[in-house]
Amino acid sequence: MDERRILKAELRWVIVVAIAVGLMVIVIITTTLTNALHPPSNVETIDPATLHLAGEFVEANLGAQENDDGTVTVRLVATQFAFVPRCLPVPAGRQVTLRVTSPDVLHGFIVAGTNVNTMVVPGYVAEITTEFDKTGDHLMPCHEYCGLGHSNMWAVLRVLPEEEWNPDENGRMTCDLIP
Ligand SMILES: [Cu+2]
Repeated sequence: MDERRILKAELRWVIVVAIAVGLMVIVIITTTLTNALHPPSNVETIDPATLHLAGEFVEANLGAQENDDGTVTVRLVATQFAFVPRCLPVPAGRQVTLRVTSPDVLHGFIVAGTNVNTMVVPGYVAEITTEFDKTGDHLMPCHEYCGLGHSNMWAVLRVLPEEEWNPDENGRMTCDLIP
């Protein structure tokens, strides 16, 4: 008699847990499809000790670069305690790929008001491809504690209307070139 009651109670809780897990799966699938939410998946390694000497992340190569197909690639370095460069211009309504890496410790990369959000792990290149629709400035605070200067570590992503997007003859664009 008593055993039956216990079994029934267990069965009720099995159903409750199954419903809870089912709801979580539905939320994950819905946000994946509607908000393009997914775990970081770019496993691309880089030597943090030499990335400033040669290759993609040398200082002259940082910032926004328009590609031949009209898309834009933005390269930046997150370091103690700044993002280099500090102001990132991007055109509204175009595909933008952000590539970030760190030469020292773990940093965080987030563009306020958008779903751009990733960790920047030394030894890896974090990459996010997205499109920004609203023009204006978005604050980019470092959101992984990285040391004593962490609270001063931030940059700005400046989404420009098409007429203010004026890259130079090499396709490079900086905030100084904004008319
Ligand atoms: Cu930081």
